Amino acid sequence: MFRKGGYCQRSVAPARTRLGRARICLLTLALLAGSAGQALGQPPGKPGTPQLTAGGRGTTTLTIHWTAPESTHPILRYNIGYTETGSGTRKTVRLCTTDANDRLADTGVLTARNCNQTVSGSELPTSWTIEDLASGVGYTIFVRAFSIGGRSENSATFVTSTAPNVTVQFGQDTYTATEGEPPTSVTVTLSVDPKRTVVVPLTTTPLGGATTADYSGVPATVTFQAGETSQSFGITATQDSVDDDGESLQLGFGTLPTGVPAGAPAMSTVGLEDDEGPPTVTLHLDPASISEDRGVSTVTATLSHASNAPTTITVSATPVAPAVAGDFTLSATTLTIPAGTTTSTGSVTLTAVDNALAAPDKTITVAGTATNSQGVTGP
Ligand SMILES: [Ca+2]
Ligand SMILES: [Ca+2]
Ligand SMILES: [Ca+2]
Repeated sequence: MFRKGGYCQRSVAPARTRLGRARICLLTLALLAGSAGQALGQPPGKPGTPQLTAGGRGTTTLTIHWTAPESTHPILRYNIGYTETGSGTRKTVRLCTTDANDRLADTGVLTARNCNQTVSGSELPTSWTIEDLASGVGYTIFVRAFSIGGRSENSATFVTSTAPNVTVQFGQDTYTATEGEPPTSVTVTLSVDPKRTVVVPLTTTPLGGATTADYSGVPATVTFQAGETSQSFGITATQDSVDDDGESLQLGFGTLPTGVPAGAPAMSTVGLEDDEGPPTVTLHLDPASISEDRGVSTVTATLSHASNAPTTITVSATPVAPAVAGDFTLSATTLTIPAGTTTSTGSVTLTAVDNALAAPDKTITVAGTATNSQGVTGP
């Protein structure tokens, strides 16, 4: 059976019937080229000879790729077929453009039913997967390219693989790697001995605010040689000084080779455990002592270590008796320490209110309430 992308393919009639139709088709095409399809003075317009390669050789499938250069006329149809070595049984699929259907139908000789697969516009495929083949058997594949100026064909023999299908999966659904601790071993397994070299591409997706700086040790690929069914690699959670709870890394498989489908689990999540506790906020006054005559002190805040969430500090100032609320003004009440930093932004100042009274030094208590989604202590 033939298969390609979303198309539903079917096998077609035996060789003898098919070859008879092909001869009629060729004669008709030659007449068309001389009458309506070819401008005066143009060369015949036969397509270039198809060049074939086998891109994927499963145990029961062959994926054939080909190129067939166009000449003066566009290619309207490909016939792709195969013969099992020594059997003589040929199966064929015809791929044609809508344009080919129209042109051939106009002649009254061939109709759309002569094309097993009709392709939109001029987009003819240049690869096809042949299914339900025998394992380890040679097949002669032929590709014929048709234009209104004639046809070209070529064939090549490819052998299906004898290697068994194997599934690939992770050893566990979840792993945990902790900052400051040795690497965590992650395992990838094959269901059975692959009996050939299998290269499995890995994908990595940081989650929960993690970046590629938060871990290391994931290889781009894992390679199994014949006889090997398990491979491991170590993932290290990067030791940093940031309070960054909740980060993780999702592992998956990239495009897997032919005959190596994904088993279960096909994805694994590696938790990246933080080893920092919540940071502590400290308030600062600069200067700590100000003159009553409009002296100004600037309020700032710092964190003991960075957090990957922002910290908001609501500042308040309270007079200590005999000071009273009228002895000072506070310019604003909010400071912010951005994620990943330890120093506040925003401007909060305390200004002394001048008066003409003789009085002893007074004290103002400045305090703050800090919030951070990752947790914070103080001030
Ligand atoms: Ca981290
Ligand atoms: Ca740390
Ligand atoms: Ca950390």
